Amino acid sequence: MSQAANAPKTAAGRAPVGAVPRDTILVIGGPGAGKTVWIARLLDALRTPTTLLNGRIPDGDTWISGPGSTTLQAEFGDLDTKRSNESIVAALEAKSWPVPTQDAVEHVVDFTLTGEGVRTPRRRLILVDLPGSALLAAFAPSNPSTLTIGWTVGNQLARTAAVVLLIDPVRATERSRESIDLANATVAMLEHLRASPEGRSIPVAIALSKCDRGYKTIMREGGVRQFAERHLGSVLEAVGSARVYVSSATRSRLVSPGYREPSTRRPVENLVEPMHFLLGTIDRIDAIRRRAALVMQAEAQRRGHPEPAAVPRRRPARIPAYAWAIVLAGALVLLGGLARKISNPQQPSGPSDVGSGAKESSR
Ligand SMILES: Nc1nc2c(ncn2[C@@H]2O[C@H](COP(=O)(O)OP(=O)(O)O)[C@@H](O)[C@H]2O)c(=O)[nH]1
Ligand SMILES: [Mg+2]
Repeated sequence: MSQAANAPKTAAGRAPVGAVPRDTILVIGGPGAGKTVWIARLLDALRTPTTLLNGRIPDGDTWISGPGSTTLQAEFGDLDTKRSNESIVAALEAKSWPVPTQDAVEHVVDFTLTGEGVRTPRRRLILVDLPGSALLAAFAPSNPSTLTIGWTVGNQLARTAAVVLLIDPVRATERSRESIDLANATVAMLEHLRASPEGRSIPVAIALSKCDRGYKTIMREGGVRQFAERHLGSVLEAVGSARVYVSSATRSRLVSPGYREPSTRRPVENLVEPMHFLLGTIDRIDAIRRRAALVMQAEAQRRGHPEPAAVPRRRPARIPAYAWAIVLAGALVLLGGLARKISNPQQPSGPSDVGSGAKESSR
């Protein structure tokens, strides 16, 4: 793609404060949670610019873009990313599911986010499709020492700018040995991430996946908030704050007993919205980091020890209170179009707070 060729050569081109640039979005979740399909359908949807109003894709014909609207688009950053994702989308269109992936796959993506207040409209990020097995290997309860985290996962965590956690709500209610182990490993990973110097500023989006099928399960628990409190308690406690989305990357149709085939006729639900939330947060945090770096530089100069402009080493930057409020065990639940369509009329149509959660407040 010609535009991709104009993109910055490496995501590391503009190093933020810290030892390594945070240029990675980790997509995590158990085997079969829907990560691979989710990424492919998201990137496919974002080939066309999508306009959002206050973080949501407005439905209805009456809405016109204006103040408060932002537009998001994505381009494949390299040929491997383009090929692998296009072939998954083509397979889905031909009614077959992708072959399960065993290894972590890194997708290079150039995101363009435009709108009021966006400081870095174009941003190259690596979307890492991290299999549950990698999480288990690194954070199995039998091996809790963070010193033994494999280099690959350790490196990915050090570079993480944002996290998408995919959870299949049907599996989450099953409480099998496997799903408990995976939940524990996920919690250990998130705690590790949060404990790093900049870890508390990393936004986390939880996507309840395959909700074309799982929505009934969520409703049976009394709604998204109750579902999250009952089944995601330890995860929410580990992250402190997250947004929870009810998402669906495809539909599926039962064609023979026990076999469903994909159907891509309907658009994705709540895939673009979480990515928009994460990118907006990365943009704000980046600005905060840059300001902190400038303040440190000025301070150092005032004391007669000029520091290099790029990467102050010894003293990590103090990042002010996060632009997005951290609320212990609170989650901002976003009910998207899917939820509204299936739910009863008194279901809230906009974002609703869980706990004493607050929306992002500052710039
Ligand atoms: N109904 C439905 N099924 C899905 C969806 N996404 C994935 N699946 C199913 O879940 C399986 C695993 O998806 P995949 O993306 O490979 O999961 P991963 O292991 O997390 O990468 C697929 O083979 C499909 O059967 C979805 O949006 N809706
Ligand atoms: Mg996969």
